[in-house]
Amino acid sequence: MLERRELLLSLGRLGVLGTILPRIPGGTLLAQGRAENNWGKDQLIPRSVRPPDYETPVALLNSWITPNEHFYVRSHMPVPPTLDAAAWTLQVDGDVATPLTLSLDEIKKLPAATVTVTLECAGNGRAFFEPPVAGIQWQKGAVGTARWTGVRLADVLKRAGLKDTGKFVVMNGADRGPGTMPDFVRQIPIAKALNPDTVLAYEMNGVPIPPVHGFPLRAIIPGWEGAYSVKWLTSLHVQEREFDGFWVATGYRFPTKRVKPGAAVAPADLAPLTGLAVKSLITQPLEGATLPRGTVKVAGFAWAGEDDIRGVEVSVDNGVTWQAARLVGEQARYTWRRFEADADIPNAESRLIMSRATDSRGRRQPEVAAWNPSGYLWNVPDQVRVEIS
Ligand SMILES: Nc1nc2c(c(=O)[nH]1)N[C@H]1C(S)=C(S)[C@@H](COP(=O)(O)O)O[C@H]1N2
Ligand SMILES: [Mo]
Repeated sequence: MLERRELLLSLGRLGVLGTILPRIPGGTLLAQGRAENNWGKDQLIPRSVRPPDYETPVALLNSWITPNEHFYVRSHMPVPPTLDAAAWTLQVDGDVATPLTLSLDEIKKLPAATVTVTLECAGNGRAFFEPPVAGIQWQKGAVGTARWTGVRLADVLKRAGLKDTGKFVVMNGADRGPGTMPDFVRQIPIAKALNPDTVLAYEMNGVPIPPVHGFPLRAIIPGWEGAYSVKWLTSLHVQEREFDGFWVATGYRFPTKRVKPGAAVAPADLAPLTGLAVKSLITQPLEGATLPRGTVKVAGFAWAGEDDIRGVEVSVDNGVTWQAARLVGEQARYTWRRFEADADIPNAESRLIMSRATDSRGRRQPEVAAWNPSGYLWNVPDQVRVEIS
């Protein structure tokens, strides 16, 4: 049997481009990838072409809703070669009274529900961990917000007649890994599955979900790290016991104790990730911008998974002093919130502009990242370097 660390590293290697050319900023490594379908993601930063992994440049994360063509892509395996809506079925079985095979048309006859959700990959920011960890070297843009329309997972389970013994819903999609790579299968506890905001979506921002984002049907598990939101969904299996496949038993786990950077962690000291961390992203000014001396507008987004944003502060003096930003614009549960501040920059030096958010539970972005072996949940205060003219 492969040792866990070995397996993780070989999985990392399967994301060939992303791993061999980890720290090269976007745009330079795609010469040969252009030949392949880039799924309309030509303005994004390719981290891997096959499977498709595209990061959104911060400059394009400037609207509350992220347009589909700007939305980041994270796939562990290639997009399934045939995605036929007319022939699509969703299997629902396990601890249910009536196992179902539902066509897409039958699913669409159930009451429709729309949720607006900020989706973020657990590995967003992985590139900033020291020492480095294997995996796609995401910087800031494996995050975006979309309106997802579909049916409530609870309605589907009710229709199948959920039994009392059903404690987990195991979700599988149509994608298959190359070679011996374990199938991408994820689970959610029954309480999250029955939450009325948990949906099986067939539309993203008002159009059928694009192929690379999970056409024709995907799960949307609001507020939880992106890997719960299984794309190309074909099967729901309800069971009493936890699923023991790789992506549940080994992947997407986070240390339950603080870890010395670089140290190995025993499997018993890892627990499944669930909700996202509290985090903020400065979208204005952009890294490297030259600004006139005086008052600068600092703006961006802050989010905290299932929790709300209580406040955001910004600093223009390397984090010595902080001022409160205004929370503005649209507001919905599970979505990022826009912040804006006017900060005074008194003299003409190169400056670090920083933001840090606090959520409704009182969690604040930490000064030091919690290093972990898979490089998940990077959430120290965001920073951009600007020049003052
Ligand atoms: N079937 C399937 N679903 C998947 C994945 C995958 O590889 N296969 N990747 C997951 C991960 S890690 C993330 S972060 C989100 C990304 O969704 P997006 O590509 O629509 O942005 O999809 C999740 N759903
Ligand atoms: Mo992810």
